Amino acid sequence: VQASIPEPQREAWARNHHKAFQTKEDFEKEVVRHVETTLARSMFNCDESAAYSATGLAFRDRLVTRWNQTQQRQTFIDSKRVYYLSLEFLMGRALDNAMLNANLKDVAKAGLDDLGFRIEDIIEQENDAALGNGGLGRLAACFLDSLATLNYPAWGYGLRYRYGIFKQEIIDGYQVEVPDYWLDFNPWEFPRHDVTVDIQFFGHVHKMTDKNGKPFCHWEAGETVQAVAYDMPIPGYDTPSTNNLRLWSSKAASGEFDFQKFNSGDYESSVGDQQRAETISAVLYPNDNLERGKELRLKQQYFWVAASLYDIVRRFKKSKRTWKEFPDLVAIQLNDTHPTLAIVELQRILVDLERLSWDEAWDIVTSTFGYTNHTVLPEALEKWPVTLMQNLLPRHLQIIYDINLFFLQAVEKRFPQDRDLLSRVSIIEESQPKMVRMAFLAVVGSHKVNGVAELHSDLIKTTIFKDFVEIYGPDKFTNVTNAITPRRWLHQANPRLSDLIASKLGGYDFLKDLTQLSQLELSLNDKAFRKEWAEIKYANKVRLAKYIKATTDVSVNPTALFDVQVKRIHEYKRQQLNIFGVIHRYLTLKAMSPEERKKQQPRVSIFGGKAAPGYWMAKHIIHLVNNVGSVVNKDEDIGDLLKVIFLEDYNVSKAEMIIPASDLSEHISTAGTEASGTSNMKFVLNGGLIIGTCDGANIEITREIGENNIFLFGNLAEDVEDLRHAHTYGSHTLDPELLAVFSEIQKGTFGAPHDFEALISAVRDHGDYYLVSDDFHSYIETQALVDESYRNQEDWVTKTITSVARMGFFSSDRCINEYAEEIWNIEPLQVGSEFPRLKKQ
Ligand code: GPQ
Repeated sequence: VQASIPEPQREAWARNHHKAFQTKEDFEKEVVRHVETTLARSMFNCDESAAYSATGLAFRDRLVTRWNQTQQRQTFIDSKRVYYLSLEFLMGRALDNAMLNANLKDVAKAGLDDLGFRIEDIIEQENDAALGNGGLGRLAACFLDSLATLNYPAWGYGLRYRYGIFKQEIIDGYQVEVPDYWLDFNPWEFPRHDVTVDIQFFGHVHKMTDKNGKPFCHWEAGETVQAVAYDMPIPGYDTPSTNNLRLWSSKAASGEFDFQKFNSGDYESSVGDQQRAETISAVLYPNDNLERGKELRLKQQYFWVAASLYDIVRRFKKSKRTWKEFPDLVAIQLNDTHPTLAIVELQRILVDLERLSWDEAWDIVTSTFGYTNHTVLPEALEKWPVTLMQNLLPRHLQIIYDINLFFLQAVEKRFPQDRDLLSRVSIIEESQPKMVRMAFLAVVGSHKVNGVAELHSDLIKTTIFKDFVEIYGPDKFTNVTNAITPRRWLHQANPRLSDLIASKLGGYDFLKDLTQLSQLELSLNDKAFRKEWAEIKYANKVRLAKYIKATTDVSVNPTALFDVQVKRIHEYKRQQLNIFGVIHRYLTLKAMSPEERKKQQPRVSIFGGKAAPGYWMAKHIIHLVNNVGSVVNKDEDIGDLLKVIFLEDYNVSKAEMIIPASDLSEHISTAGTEASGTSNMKFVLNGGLIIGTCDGANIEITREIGENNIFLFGNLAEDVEDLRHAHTYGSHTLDPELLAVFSEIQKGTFGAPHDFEALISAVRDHGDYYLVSDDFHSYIETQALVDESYRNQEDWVTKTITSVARMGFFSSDRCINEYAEEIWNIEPLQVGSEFPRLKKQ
């Protein structure tokens, strides 16, 4: 219970309540104070790094005040909260975002200028918070921004990895991974050494009877690790609402450091215990769309889920409501299957610890959870060996078996005699070894299951969850099409474009209601507007060209068409199709006469993205891109007609620079494989066009912006299965132009052909699972169409303005409102900026 301040002291508290700075002068005071006291630096020894830290601390202070008010208000009102459980939050940098969301960037700029710093340089000092792999983690970050902006009571829960996603270096064309130790000094986090939870692993389960003679299970664990909370304030845009992202860090439980061992000289093994505990939250697993079933990963999952649930239950108990009311105060969203153990853990808390009946508990559990699926790729669907689960979480495995038993009994009742159905939907796969199917457990334990784009949501209903649609009916399954926050991905990444739009729309309200962009179509014939629009794109390209020169030493012409594919490297995303297309273009140009060449559209092909460290094919693709670049970029016949660039270490802050500089971006996954994609939306919102397949959200982008404004190509999802079947069982003839590309690679034009044989043989000898050859011709033809369209700059500008005007649907605010209404049943809660109300006793 929130302690009330007694009447006599209230005035003193209110009088001294921390007032956030508003003016340049007050901001400067705060910065200098932090430099001199918090950082213990002399003002004569303040470098950019210290200036960044002090600026961050000044903004953090104002966020924390608002964070307290927001939490106070939510607790006072007893409002329902949503908890977003995600193993990844790809936040990027916080300072620029905090300044813009508070509408104080101009104040900070002027203040830093007075103190002798350029705000851009200060912003650049910050390390990205890179606690994620790609789209799934970045989506979680966009959702947090929208939740706060829309004043929803919401918390994120995740892990405080000591090492985020590795940093990528390119050495001799190969990816080299470097650890990302990002916590050196992080002004955005708030350690809560008083908020700790002991988490248990291993051990045994005992059947006991309580004093009323009722049986219950007692889990006597074999290992205890402590979870410590670290909070990051999440500011909303243009609202005092500040939500919380709580990340758990692991350390040895207080009793675990063995003084006995320590004193008797067994120093190493006592330190070993310590290190084993800290290992749990040490590293982010660097796989995207792949699960490898490592014990430490399962430990991470349970550690994070158990700490979060303990916290949520503790908060709920303060409300003094009955357990039945739990789902009236708590909604929990599972970001993919990684947090599925939360279902089991809540059931365990309710049955074993709170002693509710199984059915009462299960009602509460299933009303609380929602599950978002992010992929249909079989290699990404989580399964855990029963033996591993038995060892690490013996009580949880029993509960999973019980959940499965009751579920299968209900299925059997409705579909008698269908043994096949039972084995297909069983949460336990009867394989060697037996496996727990986490996606099925998530479906059974949630009240709603959603996919992330229309095609994807349809696909899950007809493929991986087909039987569950039969069992539960179609209403349990729904679609919420992904989206992005326009604050970071327009206002922050492309301030000039945001300002231009604001000047046309009469202010920045469109950042909170993106559908207002539609009014831009009224300005399509405004010459000055169109000119400024084109100039902004050009300026962004000039900036990227400078960055390319500085990092790769290649000069690119900013008037060329910038063709960008930046995302995780994956065979299904088909960067190999792109680079084979580039080689085809190179060969075509080489075969031309100099006169003919002069008529061609110059291009810069820009790639970027990380390969999972153990993903050999993906690493070969990176190597090929780099080798093609080193041949093409110095070919004097070619000059500015074609440059091939691989940008090292693609991350959120680089995306903010690259995306606004693109004319064309590639979203060319094999149809039916990319659940949604979200960078496709970012590129279009920044005035770029797309070349893409009919996959994921590309389809809805087309619906919104019109098919004249997107370059679609390739086979459709509905035909993929037949094509794959034909490759394996029929005769498989490859595209002749693709074969010409292969021969050139095999001649050694791009380095030792041996290095790229695996890429070729995947297509030629192993069934071309990703349909690179099937789509090659269509891809090349469509790229030719792009060249032709780009030549007509007036038309191109019309297309880009029209597209931006029609992107209103893709704000994550729309997306979050859909979740709130259809899945979470939560309402916004306005937070005033007045002195916080104190709870009555
Ligand atoms: N996604 Cl399963 C990831 O980024 N990592 C994953 O492990 C899985 C999915 C992506 C998915 O590939 C994209 O198509 C989506 O746009 C994104 O999740 C967000 O839903």
